[in-house]
Amino acid sequence: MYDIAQVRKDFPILNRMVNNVPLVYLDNAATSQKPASVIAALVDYYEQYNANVHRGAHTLAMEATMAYEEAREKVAAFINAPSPENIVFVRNTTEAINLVAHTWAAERVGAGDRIVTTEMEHHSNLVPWQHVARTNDAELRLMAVGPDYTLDLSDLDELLSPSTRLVALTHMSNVLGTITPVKEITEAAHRVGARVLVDAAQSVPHMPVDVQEMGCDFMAFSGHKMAGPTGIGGLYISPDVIDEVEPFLRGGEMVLEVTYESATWNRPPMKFEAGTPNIADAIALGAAVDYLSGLGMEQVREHEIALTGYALERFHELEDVETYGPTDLSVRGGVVSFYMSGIHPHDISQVLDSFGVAIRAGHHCAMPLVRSKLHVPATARASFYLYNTEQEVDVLISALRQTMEYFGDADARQAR
Ligand code: 7TS
Repeated sequence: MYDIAQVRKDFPILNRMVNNVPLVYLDNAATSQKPASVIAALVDYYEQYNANVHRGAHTLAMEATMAYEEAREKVAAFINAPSPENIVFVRNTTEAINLVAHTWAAERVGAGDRIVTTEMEHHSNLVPWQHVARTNDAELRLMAVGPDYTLDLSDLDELLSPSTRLVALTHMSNVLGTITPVKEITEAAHRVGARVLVDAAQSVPHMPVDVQEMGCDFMAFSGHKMAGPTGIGGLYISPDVIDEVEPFLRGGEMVLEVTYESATWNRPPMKFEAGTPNIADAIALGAAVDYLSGLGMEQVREHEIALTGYALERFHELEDVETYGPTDLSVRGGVVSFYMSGIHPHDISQVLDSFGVAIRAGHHCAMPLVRSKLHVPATARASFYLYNTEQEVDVLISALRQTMEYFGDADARQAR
């Protein structure tokens, strides 16, 4: 039984008042809140065993090294990576994707080759590939978003030509909530010899993710969206491809032997972690993984499916509000982007803040999708996590009703 009241007690920030009313935090796709155990892990590291890793023989250095590597083991187990050496600690999803773009892709995607991505990507999984395509004279092609807001796979066979080197796609859209059929696409990509990178920034925090089952070659995710701290994330590199990846940054820690003329590389994952890493936040990410595993990712996913279903029902009671994303909850995460005719999403967000409700407004770093697929300049977006409740959805809907009253009916708003 998922005890939501108990779960909420684990997050100190949820006791906060905003504008004299209780905080209703619905901006989880941007970043999630942190349980006390994660905050305690940070304090414990700095108060008890702050030291650099992989170099000292003193007690603190050994404790720090052990905790840092233990965190890597926890993260590996959480996504079912074959070994901790397949997990590289990075700052966030953006850095993970750029690592692959600047190393593997820079070398392996040649003139006339093809990179395939989708129309529903966050800028993090689009702009780096635009750069690789431009600098290497390669072609960038897009899988389309269909009218039901899922990926249109009808031209997948045509897109996956023998010259396709990489398919880079999101596992869950941060605007639509769409969960993509990554396994099916990976199998098809591998049949033509292409590698697959999965942007799992929105899936790893919210549902069970198994990299071996998925079969992908690279997977990127951020700690701060999964109850962990900012400044830490992960890049999974599969055993099939890891030897094809050159170091991204060069310097200390990532080398084995250095002469004045040259150097040889340490084994993965150290090969990819030059310099002093983000020790404290990696350890606290381990605590976040412990927390999520304790709840059970199946339970988290079930909770969010139920909450999203409830939210969509309540949204449909509102007139003049358009919501975006699949209606089938089995292929949708806890993200509801919406548009109220005649009210700019930034105004909605500001009025909601006076009710204590935190949502995001804008293009959500997916400008091409919002502009040319949803045909609006921006959307407002409520995004849920494991501590959100139906009662909070009720507060949101009631605040939206009052927002609409404040701005007048649709005709009056349009006339403005
Ligand atoms: N990919 C997806 C699908 C995302 O949703 C985000 C962040 C990123 C990549 C980048 O993650 P970062 O940790 O490197 O910044 N998405 C959002 C969002 O929807 N609102 O704020 C950040």
